[in-house]
Amino acid sequence: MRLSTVSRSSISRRSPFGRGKTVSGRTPEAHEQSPLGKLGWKPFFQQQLSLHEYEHCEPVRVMAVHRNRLEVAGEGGEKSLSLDGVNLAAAAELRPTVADWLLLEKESGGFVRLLERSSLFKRMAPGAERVQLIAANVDSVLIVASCNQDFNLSRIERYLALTRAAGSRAYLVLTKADLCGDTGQYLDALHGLRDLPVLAVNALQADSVASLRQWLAPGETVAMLGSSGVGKSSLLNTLSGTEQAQTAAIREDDSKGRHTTRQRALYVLPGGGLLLDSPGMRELGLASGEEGVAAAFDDIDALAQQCRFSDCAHGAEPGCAVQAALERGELDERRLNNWRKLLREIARNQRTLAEQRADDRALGQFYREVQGHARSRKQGGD
Ligand SMILES: Nc1nc2c(ncn2[C@@H]2O[C@H](COP(=O)(O)OP(=O)(O)OP(=O)(O)O)[C@@H](O)[C@H]2O)c(=O)[nH]1
Ligand SMILES: [Mg+2]
Ligand SMILES: [Zn+2]
Repeated sequence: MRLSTVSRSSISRRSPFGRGKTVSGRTPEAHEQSPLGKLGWKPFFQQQLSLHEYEHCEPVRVMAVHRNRLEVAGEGGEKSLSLDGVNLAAAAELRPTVADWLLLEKESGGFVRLLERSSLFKRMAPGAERVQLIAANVDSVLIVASCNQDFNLSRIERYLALTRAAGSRAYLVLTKADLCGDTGQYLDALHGLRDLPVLAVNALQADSVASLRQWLAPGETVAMLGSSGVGKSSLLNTLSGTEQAQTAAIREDDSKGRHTTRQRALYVLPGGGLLLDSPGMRELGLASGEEGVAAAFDDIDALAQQCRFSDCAHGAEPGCAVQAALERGELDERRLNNWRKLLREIARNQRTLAEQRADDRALGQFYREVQGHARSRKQGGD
């Protein structure tokens, strides 16, 4: 079922080598069909290579991350890359994550470096005071939600804020349209998210998911975000035409999933496009990205700029445009509360991460002092 579409320009294919003929005389389309083009290689990555790297290194894409091993794919096909003995950056954000591009030495196959990312998805690691990477170099995101009692508008807004913060395009897929008598109530609930293109589908049926291909152009990397059981792996399987990933029935009483997918992994679809399947995340704490919240709640952001006081907290202040919109029934109180909640969460997590960094620095300083002390004692001979 096709409910709304994006304009052609917003999903137009971007050639990895720019417009027109390339130096070699081949058309951009031919390049897009090259093994690297199919894996999402673009000029943004190409231009990061030095002449030496261009000759002596090969780029590979991270398809999956395991504890001590990466599954990578490149011009020579797929291979497993051991991380034992590899000198990776200490900072979590500089370690390879799914969909990253790496340079390997052609001769030895050794790790050279991680290429700069075009986008980065991260969250607060559940139960820990640190950031966890979700994926890199994602062009667009399919936010996946089901037409059942697990449908949650505030959660969709959270995914949208995360996607906007990463600078990626967002689309919404409503699955299980075949199981619900009327998708109307879900579409009505989405009226506040005017700029979010929506398609309602039966994820198990090829004809039904075919409409999603407009968001999966060749060479484009598309991640799926959604709770466990919404049908992310089902979408992957139906779009692939094969059982790439395991799926499992949801619980009957509350429509919740069983956390079937355990690993994030990137798959090349037969018709072009790369799809990233991930486990349904129980918690998706926003580590940063106030601008992502502002973009996902642009209606509230615009109202807030009309308040009489520039530091208006949108409570009982006179001349508050946000409260006025609420009273006129033009703004949903749930949406306003979610906006406040996400901004508070980012502020809190930013404080936590800043304190963590300060603690790390203090600890580093302490170790350096202890080591310096030990060395001077040794030199002193006592
Ligand atoms: N009828 C119907 N069933 C669906 C649809 N989408 C998914 N399902 C079923 O819902 C259940 C969960 O689907 P999965 O694809 O495993 O869900 P998931 O999002 O990958 O879940 P996790 O891996 O746990 O995050 C499976 O039994 C699917 O067959 C749909 O559109 N219609
Ligand atoms: Mg799954
Ligand atoms: Zn105000």
